[in-house]
Formats: sequence, structure tokens, C-alpha cells
Amino acid sequence: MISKTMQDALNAQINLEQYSAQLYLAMSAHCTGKSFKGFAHWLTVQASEETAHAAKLIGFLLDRGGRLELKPVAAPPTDFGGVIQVFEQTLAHEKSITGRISALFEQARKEKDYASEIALQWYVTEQVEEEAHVGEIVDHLHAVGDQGGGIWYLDSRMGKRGKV
Ligand code: OFO
Repeated sequence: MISKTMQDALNAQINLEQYSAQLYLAMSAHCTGKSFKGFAHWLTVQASEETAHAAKLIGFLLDRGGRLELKPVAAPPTDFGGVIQVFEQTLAHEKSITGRISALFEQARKEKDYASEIALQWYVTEQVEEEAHVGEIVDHLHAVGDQGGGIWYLDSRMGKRGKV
């Protein structure tokens, strides 16, 4: 049986994963509004991944006999500036999530909750991949700038996510 502390921490993380999905959907809509359909597509796919991350944590919590306590999900902003800023904010958000996952992992370790520690390893690895991937996108965006043909080329590449 999972501890109350761990249960609360996992419920908080589930809420954050749901917020991440909301945030990326809002960013996607923002990019669509600027006719960047490829960036919008990438962010919509990312939002679905975040929903799947929440679902995976819910499954784990229930398997451990924990109680799911869903809370209201905070409303994301509606304006994110230019595409470069959108992805800089995405990177900053992912870094903050990495911090939360590390704190959860630390908690599991402190409690000698090996099952949670092992389940959370997946999220530790996932955050490494996500930060690296988004960091690469930010680098490419800085390289091409937000004017000219380069950004439209990047937009068409981002539109291929999940279709390759
Ligand atoms: Fe949930 O994967 Fe990053 O945030």
C-alpha cells in the first residue's frame, strides 16, 4: 500500500501532467493562430503525450491501492509571443517538470518505496529525452530566427511528428 505522502505527491503530479497537456494545447492554438500548422501539430501531439503520462501515473497509483484525487486544472495563458518564445517557454516548463519528478523520486527513495522509485524511473528518462528534444528545437529556432524561409521549413518538419 502506498503512503499518504506519496499518494498526495502522485496526485499533485497527475494534476501537473494534466496542466502540461492544457498548456501545450493552448500553445498549439496560439501557433495555429499564426498559421504555423507544423508547430501547432507538434504541440498537439505533445499534449496527447502529457495526457498519457497522467493516465500512466493514475494506473500506477490505483495498482498500489492509492486513492485518485483529481483537482481542477489551472488555466494556461492564451498568449505566448513568437514561435521562438513558445518553445523557450516549453523548455522552461519541461525543466520545471524535471525538478518535480526529481523531488518525487527523492521522496520515494526516502520512504524506501521501491515500487514508486522504479515507476518514476520511466519519467526521469522521459524528461531527459524531452528536454533534449525541445532544447534542439529552441537551438534550431534561434539559428533560423523568426523571419524568412527557415522558420517555414522548420514548421513543415515539425508537422511530420508522429507521421514518419
Ligand atoms: Fe510529462 O512529460 Fe514532460 O512534461
